[in-house]
Amino acid sequence: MATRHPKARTVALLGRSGVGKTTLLEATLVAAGNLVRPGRVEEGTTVCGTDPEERRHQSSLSIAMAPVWIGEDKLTLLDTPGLIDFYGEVERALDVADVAVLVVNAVDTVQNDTMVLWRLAREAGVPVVVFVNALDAERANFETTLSALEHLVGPSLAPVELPIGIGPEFTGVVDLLTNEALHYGEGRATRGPVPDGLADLEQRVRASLLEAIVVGDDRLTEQYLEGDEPNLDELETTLGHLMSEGRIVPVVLGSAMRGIGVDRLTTLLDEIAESRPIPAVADGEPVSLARDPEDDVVLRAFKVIVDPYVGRIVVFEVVSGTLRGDVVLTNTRTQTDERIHGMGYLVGSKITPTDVAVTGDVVAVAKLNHVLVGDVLARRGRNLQPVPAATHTPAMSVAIIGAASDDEKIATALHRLTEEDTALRVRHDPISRHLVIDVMGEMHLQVTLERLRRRFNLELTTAPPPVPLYETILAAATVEGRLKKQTGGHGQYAVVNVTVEPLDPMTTFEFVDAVVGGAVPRQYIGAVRNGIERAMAHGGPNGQPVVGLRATLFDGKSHSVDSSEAAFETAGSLALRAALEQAGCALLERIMAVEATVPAEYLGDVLTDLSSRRGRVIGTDQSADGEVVIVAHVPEVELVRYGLDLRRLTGGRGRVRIEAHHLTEAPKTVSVK
Ligand SMILES: Nc1nc2c(ncn2[C@@H]2O[C@H](COP(=O)(O)OP(=O)(O)OP(=O)(O)O)[C@@H](O)[C@H]2O)c(=O)[nH]1
Ligand SMILES: [Mg+2]
Repeated sequence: MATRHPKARTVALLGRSGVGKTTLLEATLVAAGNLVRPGRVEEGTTVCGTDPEERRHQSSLSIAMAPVWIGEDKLTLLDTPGLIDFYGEVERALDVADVAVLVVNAVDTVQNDTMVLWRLAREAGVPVVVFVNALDAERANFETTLSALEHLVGPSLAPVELPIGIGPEFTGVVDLLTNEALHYGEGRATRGPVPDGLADLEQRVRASLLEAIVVGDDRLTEQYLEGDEPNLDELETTLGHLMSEGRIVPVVLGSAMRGIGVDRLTTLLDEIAESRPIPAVADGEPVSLARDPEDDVVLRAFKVIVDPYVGRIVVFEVVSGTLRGDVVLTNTRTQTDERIHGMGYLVGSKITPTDVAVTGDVVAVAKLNHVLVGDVLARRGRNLQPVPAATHTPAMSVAIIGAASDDEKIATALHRLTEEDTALRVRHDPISRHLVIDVMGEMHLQVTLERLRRRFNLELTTAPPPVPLYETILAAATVEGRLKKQTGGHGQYAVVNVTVEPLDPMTTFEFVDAVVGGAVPRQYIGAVRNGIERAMAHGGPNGQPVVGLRATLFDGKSHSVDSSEAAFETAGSLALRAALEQAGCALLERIMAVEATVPAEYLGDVLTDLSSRRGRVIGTDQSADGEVVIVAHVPEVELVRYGLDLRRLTGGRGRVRIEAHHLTEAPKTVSVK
């Protein structure tokens, strides 16, 4: 008989900021006996809220985690940020989660952020359980919350519990699966019969739950129709299948603050959460990797932490196989071998060493300096790549204003941060020569600057990034570039004859070598080309980079002693400048193709806003879920904070992809700043 492998599942807690995810994780640890007394977010004493920036903002800012054991089984709970600027972390959690718990709050029910999170979970193919929290709060309302959820989720929503009392009188839950009441006192549940006042309602809701479950299995349906009720095991197994297929979204409830219903959440997850196969690419073909404990070890990195004491820690999920002690695995991205000795699991910011990690487990490994989030480690020769993680368009970009001499230090620090924070991007703007960072919003920017200050002692200021304009030549010109210098010993001598003509500006540059008879010696042709390109990058009469031209080098002169590469490069630059002056230049702006996806009710506002940005709408298209996809062409200068503005216009639900489309003459109102 095959051995029973202990189950290990990963559970992502999702929900808008303040619904109580960090508090719920804390309460779960207490209920499971892993923690004596719950810490409080306000006091910065929770297991998953120890990061200094998180304490300051009293909000989770990156994935934090802790395991909960149920018998031999283990659930790794991932606490995620609820603030929209940090949904990149939510996406990383969804990459590895077997199931997501969408936490909503019974006071303010379902809001825009909840809708975004629901969509992210579904796009990631992660089954969802809803946890209605804070039923103990003064203004909690279960019915309103349930109908808002029905509106969001649709008919697959299935409550598996009912509250006993509400607000300050909330004392427990009725478990519809077991047909029992769970009364909570001192944080412990005592099971008992369903209270009389709830019996009728319970019978009705329970009947519709059972009907929704038995349809998932022909045998159960038949049995149920014959008046024979399936047993608890059968119900839970079928519920698990239906949930995995997205056909049922179970709703459970409680109070994280008072420890009500949280133990039932984890025992239910342990019973019903199935392991989710992981999409990957093997030998170029998309595959679905089953979580097979008997297979080779495959690890996938989903978080990097740089700890001031331990150093760099990479957190992996064990996709398949069983990981023990000292092994060498290959990073399938870089093909380099990585030695794993010593691992542990994370409990908030602490690591507890462990010798073994089973399929589905989450482990932290120190001293892997080259493994990045998303990397896959497997036995050498296994050609396995992860499916690239979803990438989103940053909401805003800012230029870093810093002393030029510090640039390298700043760049290094920022690159370090990007290893931990995959939503942060750093680039060097070749025109302004600034470092530019792309972030998910004002809060993300603020936290990034705080992290740079605390961890790298860097005090940085930022400014809106310069948006480049471009220049192009207006007509063809045939010119000569001549360098002739006689200074002491060696002189410098180079003459080039060049015809410059306009091209489509999106074709940045073409160079044609039409020299015959060695008028410009072979070895100097490349230098002429470089000289022209250098002058183009340096800018035209308005100081903006020059694009869209073809340069044909057709003649020239050289000197056997005084000619050099440097001389021909300079002659090339001089020729270009002469041509621009002779033919004249036009100022161009870049037009971006904007693809915005927004809920239909915001369509009007979004279109009005686009036209105020000189946007031209190319088309609109109805997509699934009552959303509209708008495609428009908009000048780049009008889009500086568009990601952020669109979010504001749509209650956080709109999203956008922006790509360069073409260049066109800038109107007189647009000028070089
Ligand atoms: N009354 C009541 N308050 C709760 C409950 N759960 C959490 N809270 C309070 O709600 C506030 C926010 O809780 P957190 O756990 O930080 O919320 P979060 O979802 O982690 O928020 P972010 O990290 O910002 O996404 C805290 O003051 C908690 O004490 C609950 O069940 N009942
Ligand atoms: Mg939190």
